[in-house]
Amino acid sequence: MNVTTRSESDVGYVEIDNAPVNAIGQSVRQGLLDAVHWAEKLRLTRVILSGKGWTFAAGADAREFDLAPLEPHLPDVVNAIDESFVPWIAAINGVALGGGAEIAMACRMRIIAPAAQIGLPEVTLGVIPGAGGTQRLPRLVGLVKALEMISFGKPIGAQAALAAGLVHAIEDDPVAEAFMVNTEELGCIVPTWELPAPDHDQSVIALARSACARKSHHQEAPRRAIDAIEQGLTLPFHAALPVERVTFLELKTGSQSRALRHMFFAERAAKAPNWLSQPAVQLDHIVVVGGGTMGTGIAYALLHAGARVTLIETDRDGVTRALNNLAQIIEASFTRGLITEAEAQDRQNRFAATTDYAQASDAMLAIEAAFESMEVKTQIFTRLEAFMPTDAILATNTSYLNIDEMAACVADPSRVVGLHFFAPAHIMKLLEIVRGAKTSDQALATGFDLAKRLRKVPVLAGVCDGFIGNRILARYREAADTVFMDGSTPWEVDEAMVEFGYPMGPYESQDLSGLDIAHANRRRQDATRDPNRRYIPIADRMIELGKLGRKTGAGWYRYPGGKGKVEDPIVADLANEEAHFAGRTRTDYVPADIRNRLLLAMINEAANILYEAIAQSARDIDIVTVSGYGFPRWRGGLMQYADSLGVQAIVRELEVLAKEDPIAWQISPLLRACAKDGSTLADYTA
Ligand code: 3H9
Repeated sequence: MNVTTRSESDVGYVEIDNAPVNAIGQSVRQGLLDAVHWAEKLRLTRVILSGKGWTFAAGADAREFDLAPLEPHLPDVVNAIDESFVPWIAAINGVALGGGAEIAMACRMRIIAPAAQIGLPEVTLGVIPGAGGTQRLPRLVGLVKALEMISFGKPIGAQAALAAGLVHAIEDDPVAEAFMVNTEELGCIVPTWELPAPDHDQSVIALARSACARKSHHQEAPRRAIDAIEQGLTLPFHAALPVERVTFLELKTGSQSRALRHMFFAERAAKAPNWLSQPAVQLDHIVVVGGGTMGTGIAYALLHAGARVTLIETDRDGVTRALNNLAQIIEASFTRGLITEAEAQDRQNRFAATTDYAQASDAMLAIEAAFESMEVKTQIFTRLEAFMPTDAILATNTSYLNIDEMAACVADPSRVVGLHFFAPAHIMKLLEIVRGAKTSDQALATGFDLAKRLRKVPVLAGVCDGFIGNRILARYREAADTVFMDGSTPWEVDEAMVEFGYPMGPYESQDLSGLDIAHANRRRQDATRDPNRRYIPIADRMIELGKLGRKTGAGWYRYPGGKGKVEDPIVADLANEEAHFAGRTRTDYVPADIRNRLLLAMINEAANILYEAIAQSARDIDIVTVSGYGFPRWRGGLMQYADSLGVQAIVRELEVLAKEDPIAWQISPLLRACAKDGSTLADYTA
């Protein structure tokens, strides 16, 4: 039984009991509908509805979305509660999301616990509320708030819910308070469905549509949610519900919802592998070496997760810089209302910056986030080894360097693991956990445990140049530079990728991070680069011109006055010049050509990464590309997108490109194998 009922004199208690998050599957829906009939039969004076455990209800069971809808349908259950002559009170003991919030809104009264949240996040799963949410929420909180909550999908806390009029009270024990509500008072509350809809204010709707076009213009669900809300403003309640339902059912089977659900479950499945034979090391005190942007970002993330952090720098200036960097992050978090003053102080109290490695003596984990140099990093490991316990874990945040080479400098290389954070480290969700040839299960388990503590999504990667994400990125940039040199411009390339769904194109994003990083990498790779592989020299010319990106006021674009980007004809000319020197005739690429080339290059590289077991699954690559590199989430990640195109079609396109340049477009054996046997990349396990 996923819904339990009991009555005490004339009060009914109904509890949703469907661990882990009280998702509303078929049995919950049936249980709730039965409870409506039960309460009516007993002629109870009220029903108090709560959820077992720490949630009220997390919404419809998204695992059922791939199946044909099973009766009873949620809108019918919600209507039955709203229209029952027995008034229901939602005792919102924990998060009430999606269908959970829709049930609560159908109750005559809502009492919420202080730490609970309520919201309609359906658009984040590519659908709209499908059980009356688009009709009941505007009736309860007004048009402006309802449009905001539904089209962005962000849940709100108890105080905001009270201020919006979505709940009647905040109480530590909502169930006990619901019992205390005066029966007469309860009887006077009008059922939600009978409340009048807000006025049809065209200007408010227009504002919501333009905000939605700015923030999520590729996504269908937010736009369709606004449509459903707008239609409900002029239709009777029961005529508006089927409009909402039809849209919900249509979106549920659409490609965007499938992709977003894929990402939702992929991120939840990203946990420590079940083959790890050793437990994680318990961490209280953690050392970070290097107080630049990355090091302090990591330090703040650790502080935020409750650890004590010592940051080690090389000299006093470094210490001062680290202290300033950290203070800035704390200040920004406080100003944005993410932490209280007391929490800000607490983070400061747990932080120390020093030049003294002896301060690491009781730490069981050190994360080095120093300059990308094998020499620098091995020196740091050697020093840490001298001061830290012999079984402490030594982690490197390197983005490219060979972890096995780094591990060779310590007596016990099994202690060494890669923990590759993404900047800004306290915000970005992705953590690549890199396994060296000798990395112990304990070091890996510690990495996964830390990711959980930091609420990051961990992905296991093997050792290669760039691991999963940066290796794909390198190929993406190479394909972009080739297109640029052979006939395009950086802004055409960027526009094509933004149109595909990236928040920004490869050139604008490189301007943000700085062209010098990729330059240092190219120099590092000079010795091992295949001499027969085509090399595009334009990025090197940019370095010669001192165009290093935003920080120098100019990169691929110019940034006059440090502000918005402007196309730079000098940069466009570099491609003409280089093509001329190389004796190449430039061609005109249409946006679809540009997009295809960049995406195919990434897919081919990602297939190799999977084939070489650098990544464990296509799903992991999807997580990396979405959470670390801006691949549009609503396309479900690079591999999910590749499977949606079909591997056979991809191979056919790559064969055409391979005629142009057989080395750059050498087709991955995995793609060939999948094309041959008709399997998908998602099917493949390394
Ligand atoms: C909807 O309601 C449509 C209706 O309007 C209309 C219907 C007609 N379904 O995230 P966690 C699982 S659409 C199925 O790790 P946390 C999750 O996979 C829905 N399963 O925990 C994981 O499983 P496992 C609108 C779900 O503490 C486990 O629960 N609702 C669902 O970090 C723990 O999850 C939403 O979009 C679900 N709906 O966060 C809310 N939700 O252990 C989506 C979770 O096997 N959920 N699971 O890996 C969330 O935002 C978070 O899960 C929540 C907990 C905040 C609840």
